[in-house]
Amino acid sequence: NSRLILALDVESRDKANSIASETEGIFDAIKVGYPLMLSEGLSVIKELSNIAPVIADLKIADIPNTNHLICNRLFSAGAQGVIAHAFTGRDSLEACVDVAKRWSGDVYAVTEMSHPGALEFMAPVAERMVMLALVAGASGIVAPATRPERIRALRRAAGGLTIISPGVGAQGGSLRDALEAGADYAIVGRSVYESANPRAAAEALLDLI
Ligand code: BMP
Repeated sequence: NSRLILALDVESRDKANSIASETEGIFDAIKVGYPLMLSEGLSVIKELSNIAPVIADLKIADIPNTNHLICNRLFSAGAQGVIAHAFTGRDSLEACVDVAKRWSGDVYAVTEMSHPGALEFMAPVAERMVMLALVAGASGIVAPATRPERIRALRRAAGGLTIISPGVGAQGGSLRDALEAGADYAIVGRSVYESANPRAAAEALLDLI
Protein backbone atom coordinates (compact mmCIF):
# COMPACT_ATOMS: atom_id res chain seq x y z
CA ASN A 1 0.00 0.00 0.00
CA SER A 2 1.82 3.10 -1.31
CA ARG A 3 -1.02 5.62 -0.78
CA LEU A 4 -0.40 6.73 -4.37
CA ILE A 5 -2.85 6.72 -7.28
CA LEU A 6 -1.58 7.28 -10.82
CA ALA A 7 -3.66 9.67 -12.96
CA LEU A 8 -3.08 8.39 -16.47
CA ASP A 9 -4.21 11.28 -18.67
CA VAL A 10 -2.29 10.16 -21.71
CA GLU A 11 -4.12 9.82 -25.00
CA SER A 12 -2.84 6.56 -26.37
CA ARG A 13 -3.33 3.01 -25.23
CA ASP A 14 0.33 2.16 -25.88
CA LYS A 15 1.57 5.05 -23.81
CA ALA A 16 -0.90 4.19 -21.03
CA ASN A 17 0.16 0.56 -20.97
CA SER A 18 3.84 1.37 -21.06
CA ILE A 19 3.66 3.83 -18.16
CA ALA A 20 1.44 1.52 -16.14
CA SER A 21 3.82 -1.41 -16.73
CA GLU A 22 6.95 0.60 -15.99
CA THR A 23 5.50 1.71 -12.66
CA GLU A 24 3.83 -1.59 -11.82
CA GLY A 25 3.77 -2.35 -8.11
CA ILE A 26 4.09 1.27 -7.03
CA PHE A 27 0.57 2.67 -7.42
CA ASP A 28 -2.40 1.33 -5.46
CA ALA A 29 -4.75 2.32 -8.29
CA ILE A 30 -4.80 3.91 -11.72
CA LYS A 31 -7.24 6.72 -12.47
CA VAL A 32 -8.33 7.05 -16.07
CA GLY A 33 -10.56 9.80 -17.36
CA TYR A 34 -11.91 11.47 -20.45
CA PRO A 35 -8.57 11.98 -22.24
CA LEU A 36 -7.74 8.27 -22.40
CA MET A 37 -11.27 6.87 -22.59
CA LEU A 38 -12.34 9.24 -25.38
CA SER A 39 -9.16 8.42 -27.30
CA GLU A 40 -9.10 4.68 -26.88
CA GLY A 41 -12.47 3.53 -25.57
CA LEU A 42 -13.60 1.73 -22.46
CA SER A 43 -11.49 -1.33 -23.18
CA VAL A 44 -8.47 0.43 -21.65
CA ILE A 45 -10.09 -0.11 -18.26
CA LYS A 46 -9.87 -3.89 -18.44
CA GLU A 47 -6.36 -3.77 -19.86
CA LEU A 48 -5.03 -1.51 -17.12
CA SER A 49 -6.86 -3.40 -14.41
CA ASN A 50 -4.45 -6.28 -15.01
CA ILE A 51 -1.82 -3.95 -13.58
CA ALA A 52 -3.74 -2.16 -10.82
CA PRO A 53 -7.37 -1.47 -9.87
CA VAL A 54 -8.85 1.21 -12.10
CA ILE A 55 -10.84 4.24 -10.98
CA ALA A 56 -12.92 5.60 -13.85
CA ASP A 57 -12.99 9.37 -13.55
CA LEU A 58 -15.81 10.68 -15.70
CA LYS A 59 -17.02 12.99 -12.92
CA ILE A 60 -20.50 11.67 -13.42
CA ALA A 61 -23.11 14.40 -12.98
CA ASP A 62 -26.54 13.50 -14.29
CA ILE A 63 -30.03 12.48 -13.19
CA PRO A 64 -30.22 9.22 -11.23
CA ASN A 65 -31.29 7.06 -14.16
CA THR A 66 -28.50 8.28 -16.41
CA ASN A 67 -25.95 7.97 -13.60
CA HIS A 68 -27.14 4.41 -13.15
CA LEU A 69 -26.58 3.61 -16.83
CA ILE A 70 -23.14 5.25 -16.87
CA CYS A 71 -22.00 3.40 -13.75
CA ASN A 72 -23.20 0.07 -15.14
CA ARG A 73 -21.04 0.65 -18.24
CA LEU A 74 -17.98 1.60 -16.21
CA PHE A 75 -18.18 -1.25 -13.70
CA SER A 76 -18.94 -3.82 -16.37
CA ALA A 77 -15.92 -2.51 -18.28
CA GLY A 78 -13.81 -3.50 -15.29
CA ALA A 79 -13.60 -0.38 -13.14
CA GLN A 80 -13.12 -0.90 -9.41
CA GLY A 81 -14.29 2.63 -8.64
CA VAL A 82 -15.94 5.64 -10.22
CA ILE A 83 -15.82 9.35 -9.50
CA ALA A 84 -19.09 11.26 -9.42
CA HIS A 85 -20.00 14.84 -8.69
CA ALA A 86 -21.89 15.42 -5.46
CA PHE A 87 -23.51 18.71 -6.48
CA THR A 88 -26.24 16.93 -8.43
CA GLY A 89 -27.71 15.83 -5.11
CA ARG A 90 -28.32 12.82 -2.97
CA ASP A 91 -30.50 10.86 -5.38
CA SER A 92 -28.00 11.07 -8.23
CA LEU A 93 -25.12 10.07 -5.99
CA GLU A 94 -27.16 7.22 -4.52
CA ALA A 95 -27.78 5.90 -8.02
CA CYS A 96 -24.01 5.53 -8.44
CA VAL A 97 -23.66 3.90 -5.04
CA ASP A 98 -26.44 1.40 -5.82
CA VAL A 99 -24.64 0.21 -8.91
CA ALA A 100 -21.23 0.22 -7.21
CA LYS A 101 -22.53 -2.01 -4.43
CA ARG A 102 -23.64 -4.60 -6.93
CA TRP A 103 -20.10 -4.74 -8.27
CA SER A 104 -18.46 -4.43 -4.84
CA GLY A 105 -17.01 -1.21 -6.20
CA ASP A 106 -16.41 2.27 -4.88
CA VAL A 107 -17.84 5.71 -5.52
CA TYR A 108 -15.76 8.79 -4.79
CA ALA A 109 -17.69 12.04 -4.62
CA VAL A 110 -16.11 15.28 -5.79
CA THR A 111 -16.27 17.90 -3.03
CA GLU A 112 -13.89 20.80 -3.67
CA MET A 113 -11.63 20.63 -6.70
CA SER A 114 -7.93 21.45 -6.74
CA HIS A 115 -7.84 24.30 -9.27
CA PRO A 116 -8.22 27.99 -8.32
CA GLY A 117 -11.68 28.24 -9.90
CA ALA A 118 -13.01 25.81 -7.29
CA LEU A 119 -12.88 28.70 -4.81
CA GLU A 120 -15.68 30.45 -6.72
CA PHE A 121 -18.51 27.99 -6.19
CA MET A 122 -17.27 24.71 -4.76
CA ALA A 123 -15.30 25.65 -1.65
CA PRO A 124 -18.17 27.46 0.11
CA VAL A 125 -20.36 24.35 -0.14
CA ALA A 126 -17.72 21.63 0.07
CA GLU A 127 -18.63 20.54 3.59
CA ARG A 128 -22.20 20.02 2.38
CA MET A 129 -20.85 17.88 -0.48
CA VAL A 130 -19.10 15.75 2.12
CA MET A 131 -22.40 15.33 4.00
CA LEU A 132 -24.04 14.22 0.76
CA ALA A 133 -21.28 11.69 0.21
CA LEU A 134 -21.86 10.34 3.73
CA VAL A 135 -25.63 10.03 3.47
CA ALA A 136 -25.48 8.55 -0.01
CA GLY A 137 -23.08 5.85 1.16
CA ALA A 138 -20.09 6.79 -0.99
CA SER A 139 -16.75 5.16 -0.22
CA GLY A 140 -14.87 8.39 -0.29
CA ILE A 141 -14.38 11.93 -1.48
CA VAL A 142 -12.02 13.84 -3.73
CA ALA A 143 -10.34 16.78 -1.93
CA PRO A 144 -7.63 19.23 -3.06
CA ALA A 145 -3.94 18.59 -2.39
CA THR A 146 -3.37 22.19 -3.44
CA ARG A 147 -5.10 23.32 -0.23
CA PRO A 148 -4.09 21.00 2.62
CA GLU A 149 -5.97 23.14 5.14
CA ARG A 150 -9.12 22.28 3.19
CA ILE A 151 -8.26 18.58 3.30
CA ARG A 152 -8.00 18.98 7.07
CA ALA A 153 -11.44 20.64 7.27
CA LEU A 154 -13.05 18.12 4.93
CA ARG A 155 -11.48 15.26 6.87
CA ARG A 156 -13.26 16.51 9.99
CA ALA A 157 -16.56 16.40 8.11
CA ALA A 158 -15.83 13.12 6.35
CA GLY A 159 -15.16 10.87 9.35
CA GLY A 160 -13.92 7.54 8.07
CA LEU A 161 -14.54 8.13 4.36
CA THR A 162 -11.53 7.56 2.14
CA ILE A 163 -10.02 10.81 0.91
CA ILE A 164 -8.28 10.78 -2.46
CA SER A 165 -6.41 13.93 -3.26
CA PRO A 166 -5.24 15.30 -6.62
CA GLY A 167 -3.06 18.35 -7.18
CA VAL A 168 0.33 17.01 -6.09
CA GLY A 169 3.27 18.05 -8.26
CA ALA A 170 2.17 19.73 -11.48
CA GLN A 171 -0.54 21.76 -9.71
CA GLY A 172 1.82 22.76 -6.91
CA GLY A 173 0.54 20.60 -4.07
CA SER A 174 2.90 18.79 -1.72
CA LEU A 175 2.52 15.05 -1.28
CA ARG A 176 3.55 15.08 2.36
CA ASP A 177 1.30 18.00 3.27
CA ALA A 178 -1.70 16.35 1.64
CA LEU A 179 -1.19 13.07 3.47
CA GLU A 180 -0.47 14.77 6.78
CA ALA A 181 -3.64 16.85 6.39
CA GLY A 182 -5.72 13.69 6.22
CA ALA A 183 -5.70 12.39 2.66
CA ASP A 184 -5.55 8.60 2.44
CA TYR A 185 -4.23 8.64 -1.11
CA ALA A 186 -2.55 11.23 -3.29
CA ILE A 187 -3.37 11.26 -7.00
CA VAL A 188 -0.39 12.09 -9.21
CA GLY A 189 -0.43 12.50 -12.96
CA ARG A 190 1.89 14.68 -14.99
CA SER A 191 4.82 14.62 -12.62
CA VAL A 192 5.01 10.88 -13.27
CA TYR A 193 3.77 10.31 -16.82
CA GLU A 194 5.53 13.34 -18.30
CA SER A 195 8.78 12.44 -16.60
CA ALA A 196 11.64 11.11 -18.72
CA ASN A 197 11.78 8.24 -16.24
CA PRO A 198 8.30 7.55 -14.83
CA ARG A 199 9.50 4.71 -12.61
CA ALA A 200 12.17 6.90 -11.00
CA ALA A 201 9.65 9.72 -10.56
CA ALA A 202 7.21 7.36 -8.87
CA GLU A 203 9.92 5.91 -6.64
CA ALA A 204 10.93 9.41 -5.61
CA LEU A 205 7.35 9.98 -4.43
CA LEU A 206 7.47 6.72 -2.49
CA ASP A 207 10.64 7.90 -0.77
CA LEU A 208 8.78 11.00 0.42
CA ILE A 209 6.17 8.81 2.13
P1 BMP B 1 -1.94 16.10 -12.46
O1 BMP B 1 -1.12 15.44 -11.34
O2 BMP B 1 -1.32 15.90 -13.79
O3 BMP B 1 -2.27 17.51 -12.16
O4 BMP B 1 -3.31 15.29 -12.56
C1 BMP B 1 -4.34 15.39 -11.61
C2 BMP B 1 -5.50 14.52 -12.01
O5 BMP B 1 -6.55 14.64 -11.06
C3 BMP B 1 -6.10 14.87 -13.36
O6 BMP B 1 -6.61 13.65 -13.90
C4 BMP B 1 -7.26 15.78 -13.01
O7 BMP B 1 -8.28 15.71 -13.97
C5 BMP B 1 -7.73 15.16 -11.69
N1 BMP B 1 -8.38 16.08 -10.74
C6 BMP B 1 -7.76 17.21 -10.30
O8 BMP B 1 -6.63 17.53 -10.69
N2 BMP B 1 -8.40 18.02 -9.38
C7 BMP B 1 -9.64 17.73 -8.89
O9 BMP B 1 -10.14 18.47 -8.06
C8 BMP B 1 -10.26 16.56 -9.33
C9 BMP B 1 -9.63 15.73 -10.25
O10 BMP B 1 -10.19 14.63 -10.64
